[in-house]
Amino acid sequence: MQENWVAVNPSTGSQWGNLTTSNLTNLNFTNNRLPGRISGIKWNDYNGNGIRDVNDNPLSGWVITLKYQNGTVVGSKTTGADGSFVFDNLAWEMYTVSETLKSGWKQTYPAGKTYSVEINATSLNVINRDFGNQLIPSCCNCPVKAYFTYKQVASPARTIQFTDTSTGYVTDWSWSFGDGKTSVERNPLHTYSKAGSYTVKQYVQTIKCDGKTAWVSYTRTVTVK
Ligand SMILES: [Ca+2]
Repeated sequence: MQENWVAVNPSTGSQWGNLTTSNLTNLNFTNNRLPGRISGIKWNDYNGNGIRDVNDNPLSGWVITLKYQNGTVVGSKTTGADGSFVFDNLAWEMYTVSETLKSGWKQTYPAGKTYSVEINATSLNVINRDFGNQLIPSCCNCPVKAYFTYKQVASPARTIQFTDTSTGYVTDWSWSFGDGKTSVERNPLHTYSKAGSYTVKQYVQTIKCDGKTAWVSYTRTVTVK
C-alpha cells in the first residue's frame, strides 16, 4: 500500500487465491486516497490587532464556508461554543475557506480575508485556518470608565480574584498588582507572597472614533489577609 491511500475493497488490503488453475482472475484491488481535513477557530479580536491575545474569546454561531477554487460551494459549518469548525472527508483538491461577516463586525484576521488550501498527500490535516473579528464600536468617543471589584478566595492563601467591571467600549486590559507583578488578563487571579495593603492599578484600553487607542486607569487599595 502506498502512503496516504486507504484500502476500500478488500479492506484488509490483501486477498488469497488458490493457484490450482493456470489463470487466477478477479483479484481486484480498489483503493481511495485518504480524505483530508481543514479546521480552525473563530475568535473575538477585542483590540483589533489581528493577534489572538489572552482575552480574545472564541466566537460561536459564525458561518464558515468551504468552496472549490471555481467557486462551487462544498459546504458550510457554524462555529461551536469553542469557536471551532472542521471540514472533514475532503477530496484532494484546491479549496477556499471564507467566513460570512456579521453586521456590526469587521474582519481583522487573516490579512487576506480568506484561505487557499490544498489537500494532497503531504497536506491532509490542515489546521489553524483561524478567523479574527472585532466588533465595530457603536459609540466611539463614548465615556470609558475603568473599575474593578475584588474578593479574596479561600485557597491558595493570599489569593485575590479581580473582576473587571469597567464600562464603555473596552478592548484591552492591563494590571499592576502593587507587588511588582502584572497581568494582561481581563479577570486575573493573583496570589500575593505576604499579607498587607497593596495599591492595585487597572488600565483599560478603548478605541476613539479616529481609530486611535487610549488608556484609562483606576487605582484602589486592596487588603490581603
Ligand atoms: Ca487581539
